[in-house]
Amino acid sequence: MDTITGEEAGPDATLVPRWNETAQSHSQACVDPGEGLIDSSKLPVEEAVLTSAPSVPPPITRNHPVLLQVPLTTGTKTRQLTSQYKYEQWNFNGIVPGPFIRARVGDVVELSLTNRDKAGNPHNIDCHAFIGPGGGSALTTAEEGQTKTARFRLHYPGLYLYHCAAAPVPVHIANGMYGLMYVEPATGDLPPVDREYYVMQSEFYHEPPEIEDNGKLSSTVEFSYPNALREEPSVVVFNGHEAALTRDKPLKASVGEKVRIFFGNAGPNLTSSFHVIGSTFGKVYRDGDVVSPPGQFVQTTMPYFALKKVVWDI
Ligand SMILES: [Cu+2]
Repeated sequence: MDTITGEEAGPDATLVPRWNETAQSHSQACVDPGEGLIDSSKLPVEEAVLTSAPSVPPPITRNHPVLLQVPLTTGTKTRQLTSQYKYEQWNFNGIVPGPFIRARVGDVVELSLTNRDKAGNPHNIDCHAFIGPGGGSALTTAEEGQTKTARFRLHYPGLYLYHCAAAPVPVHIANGMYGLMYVEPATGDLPPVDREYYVMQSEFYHEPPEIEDNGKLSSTVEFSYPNALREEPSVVVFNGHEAALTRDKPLKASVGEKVRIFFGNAGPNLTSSFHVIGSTFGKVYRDGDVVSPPGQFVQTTMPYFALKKVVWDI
């Protein structure tokens, strides 16, 4: 396997322009506007807990930053998208949506992206929590068989979307390459709740099934570029496929328990009007902003375009 380290890929990816001069002479260092120069290689190393939807990693109990290792692998998998059709999804770590990543302000994420897509497509990570060219995509673009590793310091708290930003970007997103990262505030996380869940809305665009040699309609459908350009999805789903929440992994809670939902809309095109039938959200942290006071007793909020996210407490 061809492995490219962060040093080869470029200088530390946490650079912001005004710190450029200092950081260029310290390629393994991170710069923090409040704390001066921090050597990320001296931070304690921790492997991130990565979960598949609807599970969320447990809250972080430490009160110090770490070098948080996040290994991601790209690939493809044909799965049952709807009750009718199978579809080849492009994924991170074999799942759509990709794993939920939980971190803390001040952590340095050491992201390793290994491309195991046998179709030969390049892939990368554009994480909205990262500051730098392409949200990290400039450093993490991996060709088939490559691993790219880069470090990113987390400056701001909130709920962030990550996605593949290899060209054509909407195609990589429409095929399933997205997930959520939650960056806890360094000053203390949201109030504890009984259960936390991860829900991602997205849409898929496919052609009609083709007729096979035996004269029957194929049970597998393929991506439709024309439908995607017209923004006419074939199906809109929560957590990657039909019935993910109603049949496969429903969100369970007992009467009286407090539930938090980390909600993302990966799109790539449609809006969302997520709400719970028969209840009201006690608090809504709009746009993934967990620092400002939340809205209270909200029935429906509208991440009105794609790539939005909210945190809900029911
Ligand atoms: Cu990709």
